[in-house]
Amino acid sequence: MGLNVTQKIIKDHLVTGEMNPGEEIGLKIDQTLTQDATGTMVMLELEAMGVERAQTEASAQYVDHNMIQADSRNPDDHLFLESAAKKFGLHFSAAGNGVSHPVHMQRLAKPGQTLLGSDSHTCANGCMGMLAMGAGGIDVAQAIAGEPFNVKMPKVWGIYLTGNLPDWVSAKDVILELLRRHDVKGGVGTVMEYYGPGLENLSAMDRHVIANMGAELGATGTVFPSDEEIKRFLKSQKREEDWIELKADEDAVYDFEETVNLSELEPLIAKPSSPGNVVPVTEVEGEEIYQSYIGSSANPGYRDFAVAAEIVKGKAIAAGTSFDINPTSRQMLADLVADGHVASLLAAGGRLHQAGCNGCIGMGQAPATGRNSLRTTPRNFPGRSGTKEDSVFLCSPETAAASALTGKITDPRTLEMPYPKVKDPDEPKLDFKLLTDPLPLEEAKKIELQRGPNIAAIPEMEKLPDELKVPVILKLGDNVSTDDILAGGSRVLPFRSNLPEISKFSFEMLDETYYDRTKEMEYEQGHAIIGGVNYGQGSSREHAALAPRFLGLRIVIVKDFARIHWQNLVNFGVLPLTFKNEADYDDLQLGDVIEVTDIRNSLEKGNDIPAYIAKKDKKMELEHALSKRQVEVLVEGGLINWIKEGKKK
Ligand code: MIC
Repeated sequence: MGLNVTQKIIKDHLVTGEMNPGEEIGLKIDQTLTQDATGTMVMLELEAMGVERAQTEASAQYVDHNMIQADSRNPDDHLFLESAAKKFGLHFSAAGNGVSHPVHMQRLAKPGQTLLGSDSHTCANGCMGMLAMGAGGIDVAQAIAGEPFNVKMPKVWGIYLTGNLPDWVSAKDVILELLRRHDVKGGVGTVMEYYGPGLENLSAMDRHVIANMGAELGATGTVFPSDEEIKRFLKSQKREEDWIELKADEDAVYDFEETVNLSELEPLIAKPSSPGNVVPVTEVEGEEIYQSYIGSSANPGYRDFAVAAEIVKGKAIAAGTSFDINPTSRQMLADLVADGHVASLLAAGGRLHQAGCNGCIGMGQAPATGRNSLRTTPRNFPGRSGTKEDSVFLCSPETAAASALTGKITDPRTLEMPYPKVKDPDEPKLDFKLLTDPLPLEEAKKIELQRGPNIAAIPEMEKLPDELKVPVILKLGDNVSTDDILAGGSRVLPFRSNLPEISKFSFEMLDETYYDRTKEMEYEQGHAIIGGVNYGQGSSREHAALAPRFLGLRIVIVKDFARIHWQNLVNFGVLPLTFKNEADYDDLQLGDVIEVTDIRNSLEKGNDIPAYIAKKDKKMELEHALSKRQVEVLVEGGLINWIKEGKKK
C-alpha cells in the first residue's frame, strides 16, 4: 500500500515504535526552532542537562515575542539568548528581524525534514513539505541534544482541495472554514495533510497561513506536499538546491478524508473569544470596530500586506479606527517599502510597528476595553490581546482592510473596486543578516552565558511520592487554554526566564486567589486541579505546567487534554489523569481531598488509577494514557531529574 507524505516523513525518521496511530513513536529531529518567550527556559534546560552543542542539522533561536523594552528585563533576556545561541551552536535572529515561522521558512525549512519548535505554531513550516511540530521547551531541548522526539503516532487526515479561491477570499478563509467545520478540538491526534488540484492555486505563503492554524484545531502537525511551487519559493530565496519533490503515492490512503472546494468559500470570521467560533462575515457585518490589525505568523506574506495596501490605497481609514500594521520580517518589509505598499498603508492612516509578534501575544497594540478588534492573528482567547475585557475577531487581511476603511465589520466583497490580485515577488530582496550562522565549536567553547538579574535557574523538583493526599483547589470548565493558565501580555512575558516570579500570575485569569491559596494549604503535599475537555489547548508554553508545579500542583484530572500541555505536565512531574466515568467531574468539589496510593505500581500495571475521597467515602476510577517512558519520567519528578538519574535505556 502506498504512503501519504506524512507517513513517508515519519518512516524516514522513525527511531522507536511502530506506525500504529495512538502508539508512542520516537522521531529523529533534523531542525529546531525556539523563540525568546520559550527559548530562555530551553537554554536553561540545555545548561541543566549539560548539553555542549546542538546535534541537529540546523537549530535556530529567534527573538520575536518579548520585544517591548520598558525596562531591562527583555533586553537582558535577548543578550542571554544571543550568548546561549553562540555557546550551543545555534543560528540566531535578533529582535526586529522577524517572526520565527516565516523567517525559518525563508532561510532553513527543507522538504522531507522534521522540525520541532517551542511554539505551537511551528506547524506553519509544514507548508514546505516538512513534518513540523510544536512542543514544550524541554522536548525541544532534548531534540537539540540529539534525542528523538516522543509523540503519539498521529492519524493522517487527508484534506482534498479542489477549485480556486474566489475574489476577496484568501488562505485565511480556508483554515477558518476547517475551524468552522471542526472547532478547536477537531484536529487532535492527527496530522492535517492537504492534497489535490486546489493546491495549484495556493502559493507557498498561502499554505503557510493554512498550516499555521492547524495548531488552532489541536493538530499534531500540518503537511503539504513539496511541489513546483515550493521549488519556486526556494529558488526565490536562493536555496533551490534544498528542494526535493515529495508527494503522496498514487495509492496512498488517509485515516479519514474530507474535501474543501475552494471555489465555494466566502469571507469568514472567528467571533470572540475562540478561534473555533467561526461564522460568515455577513453574519456580523456592521458591528463597529476600534481596531483593525494586520500581521503575525498567521498572515505573514508579502501578499497579505500588499493586498491590504492596495485596498486602502488613496483612501483614508475611518476616523477613530486604529489600523495596526505589524510586519513579519525585515526582508518582507524591504519589498513592501520598495513597491510603495508601506507608503499606501501609512498614507491611509496605518500605524507601522516593528517586525515581530507584537500584539499577537499581547505585547503592545492592546485594544480599548470591550471594543471590537479585528485581527489576522491566530488566536483570540479572552484577554490574550493584553486587555482583560477584550473582544477580538480573527479574519483575513481583505476583511481587516475593508473594515478599517468603514470602521465597521465589512464583507470585502461589498467594496466598490476590483479585487487587487497581488502575489509574492519572484525575486524578493534577500536579507541574509536575518539569521546569523552558528559559531565554530572552538569559538563557541569560549562563550560565557550573559545572565542578567532576571534569569533564574530552574529549581530542583522532588520525585513523585508513592502516595498523594491533595485537595482540589480549582475546578475549571471546558477548553481551558494555556492563556487562561498563564497569560501572555506585557505584564507577564518578561518573567518567562524567572519561574518564581512568573508563577505569581498562574490562573489569575480564572481565579485571582489561586496563588494565595497555594500558600495556605493545610496539606503539605500540594494540590490538585479539575477540568473539562481539551484542557490546556493553545500555546506550547511549558510555563503553564511548570509555574503551577512550582506552586505545588501534583495532579490534574480532566475529561481530556490538549497534546502539548499534557506532555508538558509529564515533563515537569505533574500526574495527568482523566475521569473513567465523566459523571465524577460533577461530583467533585473544591476542597475535596483526593487520595491516591501505590502510585508507581498502578501506573506501571495498567491504565487505571483508583482514587478515594474520604470525606464522601467515594471511590473513583481515574485513567492515564502514559507510555512506559513517561511513567519513568513522572516518577522521577520530571524530565530533568530523569535525565540526571540516567534512566534512559
Ligand atoms: C502563541 O501563539 O500562543 C505563542 C505565543 O506563540 C505560544 C508561545 C508562547 O507562549 O510563548 C505558542 O503558540 O506556543
